[in-house]
Amino acid sequence: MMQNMTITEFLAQHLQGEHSAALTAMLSDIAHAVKQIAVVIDAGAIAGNMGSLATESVQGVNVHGEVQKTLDVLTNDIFVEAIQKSGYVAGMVSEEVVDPIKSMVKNGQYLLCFDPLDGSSNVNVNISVGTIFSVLKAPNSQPELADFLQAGTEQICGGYALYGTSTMLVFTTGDGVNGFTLDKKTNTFLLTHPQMQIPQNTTEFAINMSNYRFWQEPVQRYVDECLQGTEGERDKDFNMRWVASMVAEVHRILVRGGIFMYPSDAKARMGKLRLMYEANPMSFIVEQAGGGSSTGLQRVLEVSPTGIHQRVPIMLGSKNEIDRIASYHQKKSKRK
Ligand code: P6P
Repeated sequence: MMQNMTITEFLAQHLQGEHSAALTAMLSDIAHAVKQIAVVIDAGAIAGNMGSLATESVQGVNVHGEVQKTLDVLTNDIFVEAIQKSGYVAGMVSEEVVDPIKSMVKNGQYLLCFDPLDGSSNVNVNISVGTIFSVLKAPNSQPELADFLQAGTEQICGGYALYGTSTMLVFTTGDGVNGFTLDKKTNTFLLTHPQMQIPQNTTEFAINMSNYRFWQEPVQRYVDECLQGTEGERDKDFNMRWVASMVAEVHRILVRGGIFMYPSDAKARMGKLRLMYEANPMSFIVEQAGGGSSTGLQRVLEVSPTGIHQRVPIMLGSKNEIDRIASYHQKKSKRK
């Protein structure tokens, strides 16, 4: 693959089949929206967007009861605006909007689920954040809520933008995972990470340790063994990371391996992360890069959705570690 080819050249060369023209147009519009969001994020406090929407009068919380940041709404509007006018999206689901967003056009063939700014609470402390998106086929041009409730295996595209030390766009359409870096001199995304692959093994795990006492036994067992290293069951010592920004964690795992976990716990029975626009697209990407993604009891991609904002426990990353932690869950469920 030609190093540093533009995203447009890449899509023209690599997208084949029935979806190629529409997916090329959609990904080009997503790239355009990401560039606009990157400008807003880069402006930081100068643009005056660091606050939250909650005021005495405006509640400013999303469907999950989380306080909405100004940037959550601003980036949501940028994404909706960029995609809604196109001719290929019949409807959208956003983390920031309770109900599905109808498209302005009547012949759209896709559904788009997205989290416009994942990890937004990191923005005012200048830590990486991202946008996550998932593309499904629309069963008809006037989709109802139930039409979005498709398992992750039905996705035709999954991707994320990472607003980090550089701005990147990483996605899969089912034929491997490719990463593009925004060249800010020319405002063009260039292919810098062709065919990304996750190492099968790792010595790095990522989890919010403050929830330890709430975890189920298989997760406590797995993390205990990582902490004990060669003094316990494992033949190696482990390192730990926790950025509190899923996109940053997943990108690190794509580049150098690792395991990211947000399991169910006594506080959040179904975990914290949302299935349709966080867990599913990230699981599609991770599996396409040779990794694994599990709820502990099944592939995340095989979960049958019951709600557009439902949460799901997730453990993803280096395949051999995912297989190990899944085996701990299965042993426990057999004992039960
Ligand atoms: P905690 C960000 O709010 C997010 O949805 C993910 O990006 C991130 O991995 C997780 O929540 C962080 O959760 O419990 O550490 O705040």
